Amino acid sequence: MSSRNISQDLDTECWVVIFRLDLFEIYLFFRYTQHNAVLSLEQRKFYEENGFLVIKSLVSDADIQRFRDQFERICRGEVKPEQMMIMRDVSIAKSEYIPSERMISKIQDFQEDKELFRYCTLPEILKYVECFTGPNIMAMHTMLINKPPDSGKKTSRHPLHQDLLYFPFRPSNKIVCAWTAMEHIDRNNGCLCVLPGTHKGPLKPHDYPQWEGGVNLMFYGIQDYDEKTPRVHLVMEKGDTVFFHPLLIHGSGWNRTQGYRKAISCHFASADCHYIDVKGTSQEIVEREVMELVHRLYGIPKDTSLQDVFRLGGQLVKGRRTNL
Ligand SMILES: O=C(O)CCC(=O)C(=O)O
Repeated sequence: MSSRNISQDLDTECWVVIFRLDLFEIYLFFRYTQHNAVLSLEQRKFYEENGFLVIKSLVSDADIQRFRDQFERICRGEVKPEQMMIMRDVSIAKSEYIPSERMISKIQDFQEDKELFRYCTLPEILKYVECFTGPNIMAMHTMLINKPPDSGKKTSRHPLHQDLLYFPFRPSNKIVCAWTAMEHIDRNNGCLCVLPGTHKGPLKPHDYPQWEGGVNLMFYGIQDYDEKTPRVHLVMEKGDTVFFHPLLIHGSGWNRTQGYRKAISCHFASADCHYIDVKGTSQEIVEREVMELVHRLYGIPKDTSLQDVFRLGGQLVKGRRTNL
């Protein structure tokens, strides 16, 4: 990471909480969570230490069914919200492409789709998001991931990475991802794998991994993580939601089943965050690639910045749009 990235991420707030037990005062130092009545002390301590927190059964079956139905409508080509990006797995040749659930590995930026965007406004999600971002909340990046059965080339894997690589705003501690399992997810169908505690480190250099079967667009991976850092595989049930820090190193395994593994997610940020210029930093590769892509898809001029893309797509979901 360049020194520029570091200095741009230093202005994070730290919280000191005081508990009085008879004659004693206990001081706890919280850097990654906000003081409110939602998280228990145990939950706060867990996120501070590990950089993620799983909340069981947070999203209802009825809501998940609605997201699933809408995804299927999009796959059949019945609805095509503006700005939404539809991705296919690298193992599917362009010539084979026909609109169906089997062809789509991910949709991104569904902020114009009222039905899917409901996910980002669910009170049960925002209640937790506020514990990390504070009260002014922007939904900055959305995805519905439909991990396909692996063709045998292991292209359905998502390499270990840090999401902050993609974001031109700071401070990182006021950004959080909510990722909800839309069905039972375990190692068989490619669950999330996290490296606890890595949110405390810097943004690391990323590049495309050298995988024999090819790599999906934008699937950058970390080149130099410590192989000995323990990994945790998050086995989740439908509706379970993990909240995690944008510097947490994570990825997901290949899908060994015949089913399409689904999850819906949103990256939220405090509206009080500020944009940074990623030129001259390790994030410049992403800016270049995103600008090429949006130029090709939507004719947006290539000299537009990554900031502009987020300024345009970001949506206020709670409080006031103070800055972003
Ligand atoms: O859902 C997955 O397989 C991983 C998604 C992920 O880590 C990402 O898109 O950043």
